[in-house]
Amino acid sequence: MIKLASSAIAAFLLMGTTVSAHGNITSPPARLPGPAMAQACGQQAVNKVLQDGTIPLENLLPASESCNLFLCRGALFADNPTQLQQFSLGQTINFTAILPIPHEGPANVSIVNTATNSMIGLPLLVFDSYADENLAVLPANNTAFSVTLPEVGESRELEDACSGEENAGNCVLQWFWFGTQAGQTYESCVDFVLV
Ligand SMILES: *[C@@H]1O[C@H](CO)[C@@H](O)[C@H](O)[C@H]1NC(C)=O
Ligand SMILES: *[C@@H]1O[C@H](CO)[C@@H](O)[C@H](O)[C@H]1NC(C)=O
Ligand SMILES: *[C@@H]1O[C@H](CO)[C@@H](O)[C@H](O)[C@H]1NC(C)=O
Ligand SMILES: *[C@@H]1O[C@H](CO)[C@@H](O)[C@H](O)[C@H]1NC(C)=O
Ligand SMILES: [Cu+2]
Repeated sequence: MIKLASSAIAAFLLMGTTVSAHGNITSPPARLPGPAMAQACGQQAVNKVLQDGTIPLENLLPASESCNLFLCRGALFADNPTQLQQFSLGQTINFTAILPIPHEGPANVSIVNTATNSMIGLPLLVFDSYADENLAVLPANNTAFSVTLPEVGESRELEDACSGEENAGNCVLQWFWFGTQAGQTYESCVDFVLV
């Protein structure tokens, strides 16, 4: 018993030292893993995200029919109802990100309809080159940036899909980043409804 416990602790410590972090969104609050994700994607995938909240979705593969890792890295609204944000049309929303291990590549923030896993309109923010590890210092806008939602009357699709509490869970602001050389995809999703 004692031996088992100490080797488990040793394994945990070892894993702790070999964790390699990459990046995620720290504000507004983004979807975290939980029991619903464990049901859909398996407890192992959840454990990996709990161990390193910045890992790329490739580290959680393979996906399955019940688990779409390519949307919000598999995280579900059912595990995050208290994080729901209320935004208004035309509102500017500030984001903060952490990029402990940068990998150069494209990034964007877009509104995604989670029911269809499709973008609503064009991305609100696009970086052709993000998180370039060859730069001495990353541009400030890689970790602090903002997006502005379409104005009233600009997107019927957005208003139809995302308005009101009855649409909670249907719409996210998804931060998406692909490290080209690393071949790694990062996604954080902020649940919101329009009020
Ligand atoms: C971001 O990563 C940190 C460090 O692993 C973790 O504490 C946090 O929960 C993560 N947040 C999200 C939204 O993934
Ligand atoms: C968003 O960021 C801008 C620029 O840093 C700042 O002036 C503004 O006060 C911020 N808004 C909120 C709501 O924090
Ligand atoms: C923008 O993000 C979406 C996911 O939200 C992704 O499918 C798309 O490839 C990204 N576009 C670019 C240019 O990075
Ligand atoms: C981010 O900042 C860099 C350096 O100032 C600038 O070249 C780039 O256009 C900015 N990107 C976005 C999407 O704002
Ligand atoms: Cu990485």
